[in-house]
Amino acid sequence: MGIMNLSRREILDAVKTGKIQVCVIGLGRIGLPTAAVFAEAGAKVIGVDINPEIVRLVSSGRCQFPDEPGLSELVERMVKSGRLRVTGDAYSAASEADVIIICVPTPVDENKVPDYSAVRTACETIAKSLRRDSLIIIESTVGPGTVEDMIIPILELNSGMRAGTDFGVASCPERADPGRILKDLRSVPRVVGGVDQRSTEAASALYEAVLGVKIVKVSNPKTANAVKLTENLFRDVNIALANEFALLYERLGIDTIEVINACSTKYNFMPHYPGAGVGGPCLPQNPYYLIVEGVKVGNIPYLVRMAREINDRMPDHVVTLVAEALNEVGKTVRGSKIAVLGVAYKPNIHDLQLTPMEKVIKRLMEMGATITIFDPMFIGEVVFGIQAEASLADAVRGADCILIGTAHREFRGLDVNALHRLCNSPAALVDARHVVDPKEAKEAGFAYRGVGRR
Ligand code: SAJ
Repeated sequence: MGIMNLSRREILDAVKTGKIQVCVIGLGRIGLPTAAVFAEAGAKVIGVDINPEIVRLVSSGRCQFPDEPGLSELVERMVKSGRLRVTGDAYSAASEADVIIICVPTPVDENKVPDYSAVRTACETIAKSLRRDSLIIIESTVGPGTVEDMIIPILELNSGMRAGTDFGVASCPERADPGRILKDLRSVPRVVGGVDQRSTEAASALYEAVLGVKIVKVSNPKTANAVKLTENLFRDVNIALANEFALLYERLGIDTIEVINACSTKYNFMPHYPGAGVGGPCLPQNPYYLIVEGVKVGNIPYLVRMAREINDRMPDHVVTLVAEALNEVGKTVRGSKIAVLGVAYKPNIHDLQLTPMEKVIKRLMEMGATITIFDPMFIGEVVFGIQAEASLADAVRGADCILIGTAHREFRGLDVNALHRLCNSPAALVDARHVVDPKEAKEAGFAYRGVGRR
């Protein structure tokens, strides 16, 4: 058929009538929901993953993200209906596809250099069986210019065809928030930048047909990638600014949360909050995709780089607050039992990717503390080598210090008096995510510290 030869109207119809065959490479927290939503819209979808465990799991209609509302049920329905098939063989899957969507991870290595090996491998493989007039969409986050300078040459070399002329290429960076991926896929506008007008139009029509969201067309892939990075780096820098205020206001005896909440009454203030640091697959890594491109052209984004240093320093600050609070009750980190409430990188999801709490826990253990963990998303699981407790009370019983690391909804309205009765008095409470009221914690008898609090 060749999606590149279809009009917008014909693409809309072809999706609905199941005439479009879509191959999604990478069935992670973005790829699997994307595959399921494309199947739900009518496309015949082949999901590809390099991990045989994931292929087996999804082929049986199950899903590895129980914390994504609605996803398990949708995956089961799409697999059962035969509209979503799963394989480990990208070559054969691509040979049948009109559209290939790349959703593989692009982590940074220990030297903070982006690792695009998964994208390179995926592109080398699919190029070998690429059909003429098919469309390749890169959803993975890459630095601006990577599609034009690295990915397209790989596709042309391995296919013997020309991008734009013989097949379409577009970047459509994922913009869904872990913990509400399906909701965001069906509501957040998508930015599309094609290597040429035909690619932009084809990708736009496809996403409009499948997701029904507003499409923002931009000049080219590098612009689309720049949009994605600008959004996320804006967030990382603003979180760093909140953390910088927190470190200063603690010393000045000012409550940063009180300040930010008051600032939020100004129509053009965008509240960001201090905390234990910045985790997740996006924010801690995205800045380095841009920094690397900046280094290539001799223009280093200093503010972006400094923000990363500030955010990465917050776990150490949390450890300092724990030591201070314990010292206030005549105890030391060494020999104390510390109950960590919440390890996930952000509230209400089952995800430890680059969570700042890993660094906090490891540091406290190095200093001689005994750690217990309770996280409602990790009941009974082994987290950083520690068996998480089955209940909050089990974690807190006999603790010298409670450390709140994630603002899970279950921690809203914690009964600090009941917690204090469970602790080994005199006890400390450190709140790294402004969950409890400082005044209530102190009245309950805790030596209290909070990030950014007086
Ligand atoms: N964090 C703070 N203070 C804040 C906000 C977040 O310390 O004011 C911390 C969180 O605790 C977490 C980290 O930053 O450790 C990241 O938080 P996040 O809310 O940005 O969560 P992510 O990483 O899941 O971000 C995703 C991103 N989406 C994509 O990359 C597609 C991000 O761009 C979105 O803004 C975010 O979801 C969202 O909430 O929409």
